[in-house]
Amino acid sequence: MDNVKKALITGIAGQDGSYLTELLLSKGYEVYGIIRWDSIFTTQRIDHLYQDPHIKGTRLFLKHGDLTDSASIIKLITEIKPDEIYHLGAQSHVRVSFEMPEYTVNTNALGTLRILEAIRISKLPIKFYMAASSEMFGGINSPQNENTPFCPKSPYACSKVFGYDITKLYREAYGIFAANGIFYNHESPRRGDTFVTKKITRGIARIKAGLDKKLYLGNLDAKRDWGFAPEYIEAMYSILQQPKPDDFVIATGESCSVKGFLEKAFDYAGLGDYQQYVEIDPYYYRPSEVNVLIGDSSKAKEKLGWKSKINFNELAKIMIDADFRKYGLTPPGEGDGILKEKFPNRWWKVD
Ligand code: NAP
Ligand code: F7E
Repeated sequence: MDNVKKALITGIAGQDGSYLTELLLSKGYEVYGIIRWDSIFTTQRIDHLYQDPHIKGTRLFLKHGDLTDSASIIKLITEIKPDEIYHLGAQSHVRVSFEMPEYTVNTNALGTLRILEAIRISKLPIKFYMAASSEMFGGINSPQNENTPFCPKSPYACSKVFGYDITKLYREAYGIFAANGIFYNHESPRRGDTFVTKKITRGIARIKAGLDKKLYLGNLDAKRDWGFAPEYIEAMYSILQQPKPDDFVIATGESCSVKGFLEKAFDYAGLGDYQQYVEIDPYYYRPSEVNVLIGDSSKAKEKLGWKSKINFNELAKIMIDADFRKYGLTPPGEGDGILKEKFPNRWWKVD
């Protein structure tokens, strides 16, 4: 059918890519996703959505490509001719970016440029979404909004500042519908296992299941504005449906320390004082740390009608319920209740 919208997603197998795929399929889109070749399957987060492309009516297609490889990007964009591109692919781990700065910048900064150049050369009227990050602010002035100056404190943050700026430049110089979502930390049961919230909820489930005795962490004093990923995906979609391309801060407006998240999570799981289980390993410290991030999403509230519903306390409960299930434990259940109450018309699968 000609009137079916086509979306291309980079980073489709990541946390956000998997939720976005569910949202777009629920809206009738044909979804194309770029995956990196690997010797094993790395598509666990979207396996529940995948159908053999030989089956009639399939609307999800996975294609091999890499953000460091211009030819694969140009080929996919010119062949698929998408209406919208959601650029979520990245080396997204801040501490890893200190270990692999060149790879991080190549993938995140130049990867963004490669896509924008492919759009420009194609002359197709493609809308482009760039996954920018609160890390670009470096936490100097809190709360931050769309007018706060950037002060990146990691190779990851520097790479995202370039991605943000080049997106804005292609909008202004070439009239491309290119928009930045400046997203604060957003988490879910599908969050990568080495990000701190998931490391904590997974660690708690493993301790409960008798698989681990201790959980090793870094800086517990850092504060982050933690939200629930599916809500952020709705904002992402909405940003590309606006009449004009624009940049938006997406955040809850509340901040909590890693220690605060630990306290809530251990208490909810019935393990009591986290200090019995948590040890500090300086390996997890960063050469330069962002101490506090709090976002001001007033513009998103006014223009997109977007406001978060889930706070960090509820987030911890949702994630612990899911990790308990994953390790064969009976979840406390409050997290599942929150999901039912706040999202009666969920478009994503509960993990
Ligand atoms: P994620 O789970 O780490 O997913 C990143 C995806 O990018 C993965 O699917 C990964 O592929 C893919 N990727 C990495 N290097 C690639 C390359 N060279 N070529 C092609 N694909 C590559 O990240 P996320 O949490 O979903 O975040 C989505 C985007 O939002 C990222 O750009 C991130 O930097 C940004 N962001 C995230 C947050 C957050 O709190 N989650 C906040 C602000 C901004 P594999 O599946 O093969 O590993
Ligand atoms: O760290 C501290 C750590 O790695 C959060 C990415 O999605 O959000 C994410 O970046 C805080 C930091 O997320 C451990 O030092 C303590 O202060 O979960 P994280 P992040 O660095 O904020 C932004 C918005 C993005 O754009 C990124 O893509 O927690 N922390 N102990 C630890 N962090 C980790 N990972 N592991 C620890 O053991």
